[in-house]
Amino acid sequence: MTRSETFFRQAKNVFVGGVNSPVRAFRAVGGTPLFFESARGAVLKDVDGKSYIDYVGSWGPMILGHAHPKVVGAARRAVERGSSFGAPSPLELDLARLVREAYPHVDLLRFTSSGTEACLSALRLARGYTGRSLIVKFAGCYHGHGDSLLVSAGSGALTLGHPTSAGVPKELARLTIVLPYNDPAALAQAFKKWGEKIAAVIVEPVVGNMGVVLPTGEFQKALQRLPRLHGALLIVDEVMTGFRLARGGAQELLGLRADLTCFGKIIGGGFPVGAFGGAKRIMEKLAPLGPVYQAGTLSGNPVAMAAGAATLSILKSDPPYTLLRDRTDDLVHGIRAVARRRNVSVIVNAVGSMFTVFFTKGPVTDLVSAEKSDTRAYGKFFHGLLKRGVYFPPSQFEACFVSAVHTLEDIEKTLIVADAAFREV
Ligand code: KE4
Repeated sequence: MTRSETFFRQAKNVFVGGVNSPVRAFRAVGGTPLFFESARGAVLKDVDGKSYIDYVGSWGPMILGHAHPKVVGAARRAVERGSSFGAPSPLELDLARLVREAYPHVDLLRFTSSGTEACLSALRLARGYTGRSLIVKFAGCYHGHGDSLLVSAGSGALTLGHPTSAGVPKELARLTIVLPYNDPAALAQAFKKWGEKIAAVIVEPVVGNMGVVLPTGEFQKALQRLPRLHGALLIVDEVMTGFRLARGGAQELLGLRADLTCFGKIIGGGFPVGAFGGAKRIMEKLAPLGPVYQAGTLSGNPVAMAAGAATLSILKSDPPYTLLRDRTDDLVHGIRAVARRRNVSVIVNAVGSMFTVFFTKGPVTDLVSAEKSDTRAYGKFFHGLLKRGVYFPPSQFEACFVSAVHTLEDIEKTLIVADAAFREV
């Protein structure tokens, strides 16, 4: 029995399913989750001493690689001065400044401790600001586990939502309209039917949570135009794409402009940080100035602020985005070539340093097409990679991430391993 298996057996006696976040349980790919004891650069090391080239990157935060000396140093200096004051500190200003430099249309920010908190708070603010109750989200997009967001599409295209999770009251789920991603006509119909009752549209501007799916130009135009036309807010969830696809995230890359932007992952440099922000006129509806309540014990935590500021400072002084795109292009082109050679049908969607290998023939442009993927084949591919020292997300419907410290040798090794893994699919 490996040490991971031993730890997992113990973990199942203290954590539900042995994990603290469901996707980690390997239920989508089978097998026993690995337990890790350290990570440095692009490499994870498990409790059995095996090393892996890491393409999960803690689900996005580790754009600079694990244990970056400057991030570790900043966190160490901060924690030695006290881990939490529960009061303002200059470190919050350092991080806020770096976020707002990259997102100049964000007048005011509020830090939280997770992306979930950022998204559910932004929704509450949108409802409070507009005085409306309905929200629109898109099938396949994930915005954390806030109740109003754990909702799937109703039976018909334009019916009100159903809970995707037990515990979400159906009365609440009915306030969420779930539409197909990349379907501008559906968004137009929703506004035609409910226009003045819709508080906000929340969207992953480039999706990572059904696997990587890119927005069409028409969809982007509809997102920018329709909410504004009907007095609703556009909430762009950049928890994953913020500082990932560009310093200004997907909004910089695509030229989108949100009324409220949600942040997470990279802005914490691997520490628990989320944030949301937008125009002054909207944000000032928040307590303590306005009637919309939102709060958090560890919001603006000095250690997390220091780690986030160190991370964003490096992304500012030495932007890795061209390198990230080129390295990811090399990897993705190589994966497509190896799959062709092994006669395995895959579609690889990629943008910047995010990509997903879908085991399907057709284009993947929304949840319906993503779910046509052969998840069993993905599971075999995943384990074929894993046993040879390459760590992909343990689910077909997640994004892979390349970091600024993945080397050409890492890419070459990954392609050799992928060739062997495709043979086992
Ligand atoms: P957190 O609460 O996990 O910090 O953020 C929620 C969230 C919000 N918005 C987007 C676009 C996200 O991708 C996430 C979280 N992403 C998942 C991975 N797909 C986190 C991993 C997990 O749930 O364990």
